[in-house]
Amino acid sequence: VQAVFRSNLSHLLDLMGGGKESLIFMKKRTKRLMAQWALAARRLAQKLGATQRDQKQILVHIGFLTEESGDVFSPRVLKGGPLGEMVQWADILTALYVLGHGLRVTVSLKELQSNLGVPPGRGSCPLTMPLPFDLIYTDYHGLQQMKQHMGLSFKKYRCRIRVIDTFGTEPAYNHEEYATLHGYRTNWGYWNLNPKQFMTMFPHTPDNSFMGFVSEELNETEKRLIKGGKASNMAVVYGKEASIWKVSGKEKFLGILNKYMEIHGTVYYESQRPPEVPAFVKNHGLLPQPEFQQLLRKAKLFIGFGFPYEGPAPLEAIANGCIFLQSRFSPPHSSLNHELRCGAKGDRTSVFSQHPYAENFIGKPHVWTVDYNNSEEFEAAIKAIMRTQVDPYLPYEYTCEGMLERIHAYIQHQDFCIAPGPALPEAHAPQSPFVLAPNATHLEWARNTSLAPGSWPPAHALRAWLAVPGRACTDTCLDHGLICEPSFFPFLNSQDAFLKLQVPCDSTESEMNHLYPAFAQPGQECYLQKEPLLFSCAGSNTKYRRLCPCRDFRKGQVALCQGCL
Ligand code: U2F
Repeated sequence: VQAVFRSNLSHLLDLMGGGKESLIFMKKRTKRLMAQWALAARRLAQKLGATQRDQKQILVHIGFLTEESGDVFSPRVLKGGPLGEMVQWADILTALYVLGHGLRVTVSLKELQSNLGVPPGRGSCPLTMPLPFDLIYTDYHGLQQMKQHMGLSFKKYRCRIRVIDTFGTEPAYNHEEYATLHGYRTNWGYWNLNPKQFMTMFPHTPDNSFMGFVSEELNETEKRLIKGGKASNMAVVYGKEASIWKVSGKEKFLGILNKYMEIHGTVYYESQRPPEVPAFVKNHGLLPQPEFQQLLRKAKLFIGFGFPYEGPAPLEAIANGCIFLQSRFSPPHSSLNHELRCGAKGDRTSVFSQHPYAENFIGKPHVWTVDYNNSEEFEAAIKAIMRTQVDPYLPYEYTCEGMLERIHAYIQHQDFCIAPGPALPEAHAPQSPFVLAPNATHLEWARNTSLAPGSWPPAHALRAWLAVPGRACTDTCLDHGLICEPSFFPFLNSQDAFLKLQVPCDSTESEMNHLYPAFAQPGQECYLQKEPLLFSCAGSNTKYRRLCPCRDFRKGQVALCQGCL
């Protein structure tokens, strides 16, 4: 069956159920953005032309909202608790629905069981039964519930599951045996999934798939109005919960900011002003999302205190014409020295600022990353910001059209149920059909060879580079204006690849190590990857020169290469 774009969302709003504050928040959001989604669907339909799109049957099970997982989020929606997850789930549901897929939504174990066909009261079903869904989107709580209640089908159908994982999970943390052996600790379990089955909020971990969310897009008239209506001395603080304001050195840097700007906050409070919020701050209390956007439209500056990491608000601020100022972390925060998620250890090696995406993908003039402990640097930044004019800016990947385009591509092309083609032990690896580029710096797919059938992204996008010692593939690819593409690792995991790159291997070994394939200079030894699940863009060690699979990407849609749609 062909999928047909939908623009009337009233049935979706019914599917989203009701009652809980979290669901109310999500439905309001979807309703508010209805016109934007409809316009985006028209544009994408035009762009795709006659492209065939299969209609999939999709189950969305939002585990963290189930009572069985404790649902700690819903009661905090109106009290300054996290909203990022709800923003994202609302947008995922809307995108799937607008794309025209068959959709079921569950927010309780009972509903989950009945949709999976597990008889109620029966803990888990011992038999493998046919799964009526092509795809299941869920989170870690949901994954756990499915594992408990699907019996043998869980193993059989896990390749159809997509896990919404805000912060991302690097391969070294996903592979149970390897993580346990090497101390890659996580509180979220070791699932041994294909790392691309984890879908993140920002495109910071190329080992995972970038799911994202949307921010409201402004038309030219609105942009002009906003630019004209800015109060050049107004700053808004990022932090709706008082605990975020407990940050060391706050008196000093806020004191400096206060010399130049009027500082506003949207901190939740019950009856009294929270003691963490200084008296000179104009606190509006937690605002409903549209009113928060209005405040951002007037403000010049949106300032972060270091937490929460990688939330949606900075993107909204930049989209509404604010400059985002954040602190640089040195040393970087990692799961070893900080809690990277609310109340839990993260599964990523390290972050260098509160919002790496804003820093690395947007940057100046919209984003300034400075050392808050250095008063001169901080003050100089404030002065420079006051002189800087910026236009509202929203990367294409965060528009409704960008999100629809990306999810469309994933749904049509990502298939984790077929074993990856060329991931064979070294001895059996086929002659790899790539060649040294004319300038002898990297490998490219030979133009006259046939493409690896069914692989996505298409193999001709591959550009393989040998990293300098101590550099991760993520960075190596970025150094060359490319992005690391882990699906291409299997093509490189052979002696042939080293040979073509003219790497002098004295010997070659195959081991389990998330840095392989790599070349160790001291002993002139080449190492191949033994475990396909451990292919990883992230990770480095000065001992190794890693062999890195990169590809091009579209400006503003880093998840997709030029020929990827
Ligand atoms: C992140 O969650 P947060 O909810 O803390 O992320 P924020 O960036 O603060 O904002 C989420 C939304 O809250 C809205 C704003 C954002 O879309 O429009 N909002 C509002 O409605 N009223 C206000 O007064 C202020 C903001 C992250 F997204 C989560 O994944 C993490 O779990 C969490 C903790 O790390 O941080």
